[in-house]
Amino acid sequence: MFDELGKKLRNLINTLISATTIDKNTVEAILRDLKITLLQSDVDLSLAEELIKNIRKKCLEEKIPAGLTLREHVLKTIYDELVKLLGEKPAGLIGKKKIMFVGLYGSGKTTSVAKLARYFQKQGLRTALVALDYHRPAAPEQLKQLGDQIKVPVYINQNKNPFEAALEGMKKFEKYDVIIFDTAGRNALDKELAEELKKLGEIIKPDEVLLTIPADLGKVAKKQSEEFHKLVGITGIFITKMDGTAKAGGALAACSATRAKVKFLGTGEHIEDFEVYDPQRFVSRLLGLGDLQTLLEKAKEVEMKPEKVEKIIEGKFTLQDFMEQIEAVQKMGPLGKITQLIPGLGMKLPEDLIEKQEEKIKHFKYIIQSMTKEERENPEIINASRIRRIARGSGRPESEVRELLQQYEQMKKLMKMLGGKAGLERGVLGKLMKQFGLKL
Ligand SMILES: Nc1nc2c(ncn2[C@@H]2O[C@H](COP(=O)(O)OP(=O)(O)OP(=O)(O)O)[C@@H](O)[C@H]2O)c(=O)[nH]1
Ligand SMILES: [Mg+2]
Repeated sequence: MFDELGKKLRNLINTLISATTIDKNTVEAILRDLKITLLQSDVDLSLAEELIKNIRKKCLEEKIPAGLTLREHVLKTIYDELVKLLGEKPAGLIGKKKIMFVGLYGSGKTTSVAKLARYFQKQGLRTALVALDYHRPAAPEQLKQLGDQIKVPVYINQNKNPFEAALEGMKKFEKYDVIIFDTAGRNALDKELAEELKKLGEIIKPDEVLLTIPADLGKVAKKQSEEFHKLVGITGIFITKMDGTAKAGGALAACSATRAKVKFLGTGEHIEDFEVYDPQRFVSRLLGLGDLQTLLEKAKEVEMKPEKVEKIIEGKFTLQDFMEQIEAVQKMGPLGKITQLIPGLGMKLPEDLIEKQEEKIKHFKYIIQSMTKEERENPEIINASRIRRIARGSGRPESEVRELLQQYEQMKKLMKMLGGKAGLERGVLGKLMKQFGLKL
């Protein structure tokens, strides 16, 4: 279901990116689709309408900010509004002493309790855990084991009474900076457990109540979130299992139902698989855009000078230019990082492939450095004996020098093909990425 949301949102964004022209009608059509998509994903009607209204106002009624096309502006506005819904960057949980976790069976509460404890511990805060799940016999022991792993004390009530546990735990850890309570896994609709949870809330009076929502949770998310919210008042969402295949659209329904914001993400089974929620990164992931903001910024940094573009269009693309391009890509950071930022790619390339590419770039640089200025300007003059000399000078095999020359030729052709106005509009980044076999 939530994966479905991600897919639909990405389709919508693709429509926006690939439409030949963007005018009022296209924007209206996109907003209609967006509204349907949100409603189908259990975002409540008033919230969806508010979101659409804001986007329409910013895109069609207000002046477009200088330097942005309507297309970019619409994209950015949709993105900003989703960030607003899901939450801005959280201010952390500074000063929050009593934190209670609630959530469905197996949603990842206990694991997330340990992850958060580790996070606080790293900040130098004295942290303790209290087991409140006495329904599943192995639950306190599971918490204890996790606590031992990170050397954080765990209180377990020998009478297996959750209310007593809450009171005793608070007493025992009174001097601690943070106390985290791990409640039983429950279906919020189960009366008996719901009562217990409500009472625990009243006893503990937590400063923060985090609801764990697995990223791949289905349609029930909205109803469940509402029920939990009624019982204990949710103040933040901890999305777990972000490492799964789903795209975490689940957060939308949960946020919409509780009006609470996302604060943390779990990205794996281990204690260190934890992230503080970063709205830009999260929404980009949801929209399948890669890290849009960062990508736009980085793309600006490596923008080519107009003279250079002119030259390329005229077909005067030298090895010197080739090397500058390689360097420009390198400046953007490790290739692995870049590929994660690329819209549409939105996934990691295999590590070894990235390493190989980076190695190759380094070697190409050595080879180009071993050429004379003349050779760089007019690569056609590089014959067999020159190849031999360059190979010796750079300490690379002749085959690699030939490979470089071939790649250069290919890129030159590509540049010509991509030349002209359309190519320019698509921007230099696309060309660079294509050169490295990546799709934009
Ligand atoms: N892949 C992945 N697995 C996770 C993540 N968080 C938790 N899990 C796994 O999900 C399962 C359930 O986790 P628990 O922490 O026991 O969940 P719980 O909500 O405490 O479960 P109950 O107490 O039984 O309701 C375990 O196998 C965890 O290892 C995550 O972020 N990613
Ligand atoms: Mg548990």
